[in-house]
Amino acid sequence: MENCIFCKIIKGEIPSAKIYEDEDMLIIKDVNPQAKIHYLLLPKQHFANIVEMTDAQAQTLARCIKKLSNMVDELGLQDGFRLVSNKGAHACQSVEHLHIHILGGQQLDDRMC
Ligand code: DGP
Repeated sequence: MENCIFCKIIKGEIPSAKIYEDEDMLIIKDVNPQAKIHYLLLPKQHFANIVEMTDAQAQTLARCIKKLSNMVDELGLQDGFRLVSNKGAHACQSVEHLHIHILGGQQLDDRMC
């Protein structure tokens, strides 16, 4: 989608620290980490949040999370992690392209606790 910063990252128009990519998703490092490990899982298809997602998009998202569960060791998350998705400005969503925060390691900030 035009003017969506995460769509631009997915298309390679804006650089990012890419951790993993396949046909469904991109995993990148968050520019403003809130934990020792802070990645963002970005579904490639644009939708704003889980409320706007279609059934097909929900199936893709579930597939992405299942793939993530198979990459725990290579992502350095073997000691545990949290998945967070903010919906709406009151929940601190600042980018209107659904994304899952992947938080692992020692917390740097208790904002999301
Ligand atoms: P949220 O507040 O839930 O919408 O989280 C948006 C996150 O996206 C926030 O933690 C910072 C991150 N972010 C914003 N712009 C960029 C960017 O250009 N590159 C990367 N890697 N992360 C970004």
